[in-house]
Amino acid sequence: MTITITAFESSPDRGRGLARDMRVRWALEEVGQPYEVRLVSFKAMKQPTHLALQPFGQIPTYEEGDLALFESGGIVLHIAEHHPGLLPEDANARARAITWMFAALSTVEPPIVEREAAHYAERDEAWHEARQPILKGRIRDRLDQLSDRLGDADWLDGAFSAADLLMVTVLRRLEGSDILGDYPTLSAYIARGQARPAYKRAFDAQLAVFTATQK
Ligand code: GTB
Repeated sequence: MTITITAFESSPDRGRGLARDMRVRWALEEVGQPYEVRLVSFKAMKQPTHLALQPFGQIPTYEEGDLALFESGGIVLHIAEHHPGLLPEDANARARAITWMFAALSTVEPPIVEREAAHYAERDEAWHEARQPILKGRIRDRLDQLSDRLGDADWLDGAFSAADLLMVTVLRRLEGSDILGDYPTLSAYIARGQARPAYKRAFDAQLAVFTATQK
């Protein structure tokens, strides 16, 4: 059955693979599932056709036969549950990996997104600079804890899993900030994720979308 996902027609990240379709592309590449991409404009995302798939008017979505999903975490979990390679077989290890998926999206990602959102929505406000230590401090708290837990390990809990895939994409959102440089353990972790052939294929595919718009 054909898998179709949605992605930005014109990604604001200019092909850096920071939008959330990257997670879904990477997961599909890891499990060797071919997929098609429907590119959507910001305007189309808010129209009824797309809202029927994604009630919040966002990308990514995932369609496979009569199944339609939204939320990148839910989509990656679905892929991981239906194809070998992204979740351990052992029940306890699988539960731990799923726990780490939630940790990536509900514990580590929110302070990162909050700082980004503040940049876009509040950067001209007089109090924006004063808020930076608070916003950065919340991120650093999580990174300190994550870095301590990762220690010398390659991945979060044993073999590479969907949890690492999500965590790496979450941490990548700090690229270019003055924060990540203080976390060599996490920088090396991100690099390990980026070195995976499936990551590279996914990255190249989303970059090709941006490159095509530049011609
Ligand atoms: N919780 C949802 C999920 O995980 O699927 C969140 C989906 C989401 O935030 N989608 C964003 C979107 O569609 C794109 S990924 N935004 C359009 C809108 O809300 O109108 C977020 C994103 C966008 C751009 C960059 N960037 O340019 O660097 C990075 C991340």
